Amino acid sequence: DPYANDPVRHPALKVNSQRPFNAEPPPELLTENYITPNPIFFTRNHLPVPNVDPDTYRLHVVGAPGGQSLSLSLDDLHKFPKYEITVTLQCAGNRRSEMTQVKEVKGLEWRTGAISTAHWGGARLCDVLAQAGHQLCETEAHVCFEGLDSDPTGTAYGASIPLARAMDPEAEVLLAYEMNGQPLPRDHGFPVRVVVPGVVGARHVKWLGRVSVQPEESYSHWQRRDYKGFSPSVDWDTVDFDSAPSIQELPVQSAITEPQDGETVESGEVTIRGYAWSGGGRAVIRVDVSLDGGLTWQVAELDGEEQRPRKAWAWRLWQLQVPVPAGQKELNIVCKAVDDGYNVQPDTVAPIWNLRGVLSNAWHRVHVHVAP
Ligand code: MTE
Ligand code: MO
Repeated sequence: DPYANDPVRHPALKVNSQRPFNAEPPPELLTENYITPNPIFFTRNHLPVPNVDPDTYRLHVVGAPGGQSLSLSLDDLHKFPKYEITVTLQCAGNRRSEMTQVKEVKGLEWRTGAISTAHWGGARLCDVLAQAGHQLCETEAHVCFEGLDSDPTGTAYGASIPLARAMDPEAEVLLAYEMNGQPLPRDHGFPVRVVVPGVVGARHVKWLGRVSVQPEESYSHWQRRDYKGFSPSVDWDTVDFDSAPSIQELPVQSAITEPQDGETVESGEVTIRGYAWSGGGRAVIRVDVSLDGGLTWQVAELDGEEQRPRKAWAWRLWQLQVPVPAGQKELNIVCKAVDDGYNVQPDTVAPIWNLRGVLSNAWHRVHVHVAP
């Protein structure tokens, strides 16, 4: 059993699949803390968790022509200047289960928890690439990452990002060896993973083994044959994966974590909580909440840390305390966020439905009963 060596997981996680392990924290725990505690950070593995010996670990960085290839130990990586940033990581499949309700899709049934936030520490990718002789002259090039996890044929997990993002110090791409002040947990990429702020989870390659710069995107299945969006009209007979770009930055997102769908709330006053985030460093500027299915709206209070312009890598948590009118039997709670490009979430799922169930960011709707 290739999974026999997988780590022990926190019992509070809602498991979507055991082998490979995929799990999300329950909504009420997800927004209890601005920084998600490591044991309940959502986990998305495609393969068994590799057992990496930190003493013999080496990160291979293929050098530029005229430069030098690097074989970096963990100690070597620690010698680069250390950077620390708070970054929210979201899977492209977050909230896929709502797409399934429209029409069947292929993928794990993530609810609202395939998203979490951590304070990451590590070396900057641009510093490591510079040491290997790479420069930003090859403007159309891509930085390819390979994990140390592999399938029975020996194929490793892989993904890529444009070299322009990798070399941009303002993009703050990290080779992270710390998560919330601890060495990375095994499920999250021990000993080194990529953290690409503002970019879909699939590019944050865990158990990083190899970095190379190529004229084209990674040839990995997960770069070329997955993690792409399509029209609702495209099905598995007609899909042409080469026709769509790989997902990099993600669209604006928000969800309600309290109360939960089907719950009964006390009359008098209700507190509504949730998260909001946008890709590409775009800040969340507002979250609107409705109790009547979207007829009337109130503006929620944004908690969590202030976001830096163009570098809003982490989510905002939000809340709204509202009176529940007497005699009200039920509430149709809805939330929607706005980012600093004034991008908004679509109101319904059907027009953004796609066969892989990615990019699910319609208004989040929760129906609750009010106690008599
Ligand atoms: N890296 C490797 N090596 N193997 C993987 O299966 N999954 C990717 C990404 N990096 C994956 C990987 C996907 S799709 C996501 S959403 C994130 O890791 C999840 O990171 P997490 O498990 O730390 O939450
Ligand atoms: Mo993902």
